[in-house]
Amino acid sequence: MPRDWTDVFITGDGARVVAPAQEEPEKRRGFFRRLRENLSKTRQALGAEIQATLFAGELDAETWERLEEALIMADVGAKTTAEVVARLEMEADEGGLEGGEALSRRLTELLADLARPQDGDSSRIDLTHEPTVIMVAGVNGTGKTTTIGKLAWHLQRELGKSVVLGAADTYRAAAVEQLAGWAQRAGCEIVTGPEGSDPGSVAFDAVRQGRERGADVIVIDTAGRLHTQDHLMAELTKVRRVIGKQLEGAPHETLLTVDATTGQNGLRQAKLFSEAVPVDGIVLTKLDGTAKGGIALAIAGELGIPVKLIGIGEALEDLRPFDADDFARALVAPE
Ligand SMILES: Nc1nc2c(ncn2[C@@H]2O[C@H](COP(=O)(O)OP(=O)(O)O)[C@@H](O)[C@H]2O)c(=O)[nH]1
Ligand SMILES: [Mg+2]
Repeated sequence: MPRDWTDVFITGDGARVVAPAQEEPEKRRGFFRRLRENLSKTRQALGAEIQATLFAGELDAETWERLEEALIMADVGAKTTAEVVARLEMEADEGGLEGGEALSRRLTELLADLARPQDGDSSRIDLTHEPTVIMVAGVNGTGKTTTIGKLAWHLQRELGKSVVLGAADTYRAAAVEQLAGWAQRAGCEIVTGPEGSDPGSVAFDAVRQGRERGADVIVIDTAGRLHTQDHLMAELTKVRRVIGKQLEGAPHETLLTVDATTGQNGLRQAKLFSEAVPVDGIVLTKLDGTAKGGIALAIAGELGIPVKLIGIGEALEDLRPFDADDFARALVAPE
């Protein structure tokens, strides 16, 4: 069953849901179709190879090697790939899997199992704080600002939450303008500071003003590049601390954007960030433009940080909850 917005977000009893929370089956099928389309580059690369390997008849060492290669090419990651293929090979040897169809079904299941968070609640985003503060971090260009715009739109539209954005990426005037553009499109308020002002003070103001205005959710944009990695991490730590001064316990959720087109490099970035600031969830962006969509499985399996949302385009609606089963199916299943 594909996840919808109410599966990802814990809204509590007071949620003012204005849009139907349950997506109708028809709509869900539509989303799955779009996910498949958006993952078509990865699926074509991976699917063709998988079909060629698993349907080849004779299953020998070469078959498994080719399957491993295909998964690694799709950036599923060495560790995850090795685990999955070893398991599949063992089950096939024991005679439990006959034929290409059974093999590809089982492969899909194994990939999904690895990508599914162990503890269901850790893959959700708790919006029951009053207000909830979400901080979004990530390297420049990975899609922070775009994601925040889409997120604000969905939170308001699907969950009836009022949202205030904080433009704490103050290093580039264009960054603030870009966020302001998204605020307008999403129909929410934004708090900005003068160009070059202290990111911490803008974040502080955004939380304060959000509280004064009775916002449900405050989303803070941050800088993604400074002179050095150390500067950046120190800055993010400071922004977090300042937010916590304005509202104890905040930020309640720190999301990290990872650009799927950067493959294993994205995985390394995610590791670096998560060592410096506590990252609660990954937003995997640009899945529509990559043949390396397997990175979602590598992140989930190797980083131990749940992928919570995926970006599959540049429009407002192109942000979706991540669903391990759907995702694995969209990657592996033949046309
Ligand atoms: N195709 C595609 N492009 C995206 C997606 N998310 C972001 N982008 C594009 O990536 C570029 C950088 O995004 P931006 O939000 O400015 O990144 P930031 O520097 O981290 O804030 C922009 O041109 C976005 O339109 C996505 O899911 N799919
Ligand atoms: Mg930005």
